[in-house]
Parts: sequence; C-alpha cells; structure tokens
Amino acid sequence: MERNEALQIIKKHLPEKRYIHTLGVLDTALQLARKYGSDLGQTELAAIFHDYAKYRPHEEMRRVIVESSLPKQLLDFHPELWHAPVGAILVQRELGIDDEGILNAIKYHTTGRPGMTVLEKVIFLADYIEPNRSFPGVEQVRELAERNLDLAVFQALQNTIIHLVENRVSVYPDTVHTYNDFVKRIF
Ligand code: DGI
Ligand code: FE
Ligand code: FE
Ligand code: FE
Repeated sequence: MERNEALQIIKKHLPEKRYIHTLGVLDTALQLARKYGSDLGQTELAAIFHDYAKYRPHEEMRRVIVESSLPKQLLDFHPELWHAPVGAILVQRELGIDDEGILNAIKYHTTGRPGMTVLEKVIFLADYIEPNRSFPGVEQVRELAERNLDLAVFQALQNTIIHLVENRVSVYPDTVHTYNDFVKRIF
C-alpha cells in the first residue's frame, strides 16, 4: 500500500488530534529509520497504522481479544493497552496487511517486548518522542534518540514505568519484561 492511500484510510479512523500525532510519528519514524536502518516501506505503514484501533469501542476490542489468540491476560489490564495488539489484528483483517514485521511493530508499540526488532524500536520510540508530545523527560529521550536507539528506548520505558508506579497504575508484564531485557543488553 502506498503512503497517500494509507493516510486517507487512517484519517477516517482517528480524530483530528490523533491524526496529527500520527503524522508526527510518521515523520519521526522515517528519520529514525534512515539513521538506524529499518526498512522505509515497513516503517511508513507501521507508523501510519500504529494507532488504528485506538478509538474502537472497548466492547469491540474485548471481543477481538476473546476470539483471537491474543493473551486473555490483557483483559485484566487497562483498556488503553488493548489498541496495540487489537490494531495489529484489525489492520490484517480489514486492510489485508500481512507483513509480519509491520504487524509486530503495531502490536508491541505500547509495551515493547523482549528482543525487539529495529523496526519495533523505531515505532515505539517515534510514538514517544514525535514533535507533538510534551511531557517531563521527553526532551532527554529526544537527545538520546540522536545517538543511541537502545538507550533512548530504555529511557522511554523507564520513564513510562516510573510514571505508572507514581500513579499506582498496574504495569503490564510485557512492559516489565521489555525493561529487563534492555537492562540485560545495555548494562
Ligand atoms: O496510543 P498513544 O497514546 O499514542 O501511545 P501508547 O500506545 O504508547 O499508549 C500510551 C499509554 O499506555 C500511556 O497512557 C501509558 C500506557 N501504558 C504503557 N505501558 C503500560 C501502560 N499502561 C498500563 N496500565 N500498563 C503498562 O504497562
Ligand atoms: Fe498507541
Ligand atoms: Fe508509546
Ligand atoms: Fe501513538
């Protein structure tokens, strides 16, 4: 699928603000792809469709989880976590995107996973640092992203986990496993 067709499709599924976020993720992800070597075509589609399911009703996402092979454990955690794995399933079902690299980048864009591919790291990081984002710590991660992909992803994960803990929100196991995997690799 070509970029303009993909953008036309995603625009119908997102409110204005989220569409602008998506354009930011696209731009940032392509910069990271050139720097760190993920495939530009895969990066483009993964970025455009990463939040495809973000605005589906919780009941629809719940049904996809129940009826698919996704871990049922997701249902015990915050619905905010559902749109990534459900999005991967729906872009395959509804748009016919079959590229496993793209699907996994969408699936793991919120939590990451141990052994992330370069493409998965690029999408995860672009989602965190795209220019429309502003929260404490994002500037430091932007700077890290210019010189070390793993350190930048690690710092984003660390910030996310600290934020969740500070707000007494449960941390999904994949998020912790991803964090541990980076600790083992980096330090
Ligand atoms: O969809 P976006 O807003 O663009 O970004 P995202 O898919 O990275 O989702 C971010 C949200 O997910 C953010 O509010 C933090 C939350 N999140 C990330 N990891 C976890 C988590 N929430 C819970 N409960 N547990 C996690 O491990
Ligand atoms: Fe998301
Ligand atoms: Fe994210
Ligand atoms: Fe996003």
